[in-house]
Amino acid sequence: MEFDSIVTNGVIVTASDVLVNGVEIGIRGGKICCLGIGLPRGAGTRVIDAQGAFVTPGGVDSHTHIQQDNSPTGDTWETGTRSAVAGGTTTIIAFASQKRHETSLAPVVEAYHRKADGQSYCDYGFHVILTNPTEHILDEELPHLARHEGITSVKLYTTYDPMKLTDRELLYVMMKCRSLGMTTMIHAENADMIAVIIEGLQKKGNMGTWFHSVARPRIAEDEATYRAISLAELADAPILLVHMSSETAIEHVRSAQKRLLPIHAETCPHYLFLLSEELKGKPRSTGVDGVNGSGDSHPHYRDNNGANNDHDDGHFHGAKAVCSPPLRHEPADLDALWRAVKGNAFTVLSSDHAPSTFDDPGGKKLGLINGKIPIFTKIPNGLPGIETRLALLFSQTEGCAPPGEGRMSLPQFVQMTSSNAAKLYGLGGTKGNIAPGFDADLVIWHPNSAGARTISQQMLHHRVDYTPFEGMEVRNWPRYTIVRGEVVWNADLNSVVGQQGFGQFLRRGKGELLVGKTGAEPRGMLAGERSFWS
Ligand code: DUC
Ligand code: ZN
Ligand code: ZN
Ligand code: ZN
Repeated sequence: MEFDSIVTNGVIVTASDVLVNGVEIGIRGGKICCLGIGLPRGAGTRVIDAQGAFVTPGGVDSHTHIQQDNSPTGDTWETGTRSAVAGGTTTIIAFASQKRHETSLAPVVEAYHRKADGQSYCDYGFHVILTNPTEHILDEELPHLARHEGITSVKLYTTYDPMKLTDRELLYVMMKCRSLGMTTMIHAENADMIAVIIEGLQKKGNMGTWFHSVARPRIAEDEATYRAISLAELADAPILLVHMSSETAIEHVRSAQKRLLPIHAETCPHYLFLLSEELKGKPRSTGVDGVNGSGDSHPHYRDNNGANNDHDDGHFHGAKAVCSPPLRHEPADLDALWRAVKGNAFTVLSSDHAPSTFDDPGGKKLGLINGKIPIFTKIPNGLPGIETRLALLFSQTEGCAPPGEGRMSLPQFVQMTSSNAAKLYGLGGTKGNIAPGFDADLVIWHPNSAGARTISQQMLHHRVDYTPFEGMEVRNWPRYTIVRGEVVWNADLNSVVGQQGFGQFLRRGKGELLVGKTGAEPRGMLAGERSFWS
C-alpha cells in the first residue's frame, strides 16, 4: 500500500526531539503511519516539499471562546476556525457554557453542537463551564458527559457574579472530576477584592479603560490561585489554572508542583507580550491603530487615564486590551512569565481567543453604552488571538530567535502548544505530536526568514475588527497547515484551502498528566485523614 502523502526535506520537531537527518513523514488515511528515511513513492503519492523548514505538529489550542452565549463574540465557528488553521492550529477546544438557571447540561451541550456542526475547518472539542453544579449534574450528568459524550473537562470561575462558585462548590466539582478522570480548569481571581476596588474607583470617577488593570491587581490572582491549589490538595484533585498572569501566583503553582501535586498552569501570548499601557489606547510606536482596519480614522488616541473619563469622541481604543486577568504593568512582569515558560511551569500556552469586536454599534469592545459614558466594567473581557498564537511563540524558540536569545527549545514549544494540551484533555496518542498512529496534523513553516512578517489586522482571518498584536514582528509564519493529511492553509496562495465542515468533533478520553509530575501520589497528613471523610 502506498502513502497518500510524504512530507520531505523538513526538520521535524516532535515533543521530544528535533530530527534533522532527512527523516520523512509517511501519511495514509489521514494518519501518520511512519517516520523514515527514503520512503517509497507510489504513483498516487503526493510529495509535500518542506524545503529545509521546520515541521511541527498542528497546534492544539485548548482555550478558545467561539460563539459562546455569555461571551460576546465576533467570530462564528466558520470564521474562528478559519482563523485557527491560517495560524497553524488544527485542533481547538471551546466552551459550552451553562447559565446559572439551567439545571441540565444536556440541552446546553446539544445547543453548542448545533452551532459547530458542519462549520469547522479544524477538529474541535468542548469543555463545559459549570455555573450551577447541582447534585444531579455532578452525579448523573458529568459521568454521562465523560463516558458517552467525550467531554472530559470543566471550567470553573472564582469571579464574575453570574459564574462564580463558592469554595464548597469548587471542592465538590473537583472531587467529582477527580473520580471521573476529568480535568478541572479554574479561573482564579478573588471576586470580593475586585468588587471593593471597583466600588472605590466608581466613587472617584475612575472608570476609564486603564483602570481595568487597577481593579484586578495581581494579589487578587495570587490569593485565588493559592486558594484553588489548597482546595485541590484537600480534594486530591488535579487542576489547571487558566490564563495566569501574575508572577507570585505562578510561584504558588511552582511550590505546589515541587510538592508533586498535580497542579497545572496555562498562560497566553498576551500576558507574555503586552502590558497594561495598552489599556490607555495610545498607538504603539509602530502605529498600532491607524492601520488596524477597524474603519476608525479618528486621530484621537488620548490617554484616558484621567480621573474624569472625558474622551474626545467616545471612541475607546484602550478597550481593545481589556482581558481578565488584566495585562500587568511592568516589563519585569513579562520577564517573570518568560522565565516560567523556560522553567516549564506552564503545561500549556493557549490563546484564550475571546473575540469581541471593537467598533460595533451594539456596544462590545467600544465601551460605549447607549452612546454615553465609556466605563471599563461594561467592556467584554478577552482578546482575539487564535491565529497569532503559534507564530508569536515559535518566533521565540531556539529554532527561530538569534543564537542565545531563544526562550524555549523547539520540543518545549511543541509540548506547550500541542502535545501537553492533547494529553491533559484526553487526546493523547491522537493529537499533538508527530509519531506513528497520530493524526497527520502538521505545520510546515517557511524556510529561513521567508516567513517573517509584521502582524496586522489585514492579514488575519478572524471576524474581529482588530488584533491586539498589531505591528508586532514575527520571525516565521505557517506556510502550510495540514489537518488529517489535507492541506487546509497555503501561504503561497495566501489562502485557506480547506473545506468548511471538514473539522470533526473529538470525543475525548480521560486526561493524562493528571497525577503529580513524577507520577508520585500527593502524601502527608491529608492523605491519611481523607479516608475518614472521602
Ligand atoms: N476568562 C476567560 O477565560 N477568557 C476571557 C475572559 C475571562 O475572564
Ligand atoms: Zn477565565
Ligand atoms: Zn474614534
Ligand atoms: Zn477564556
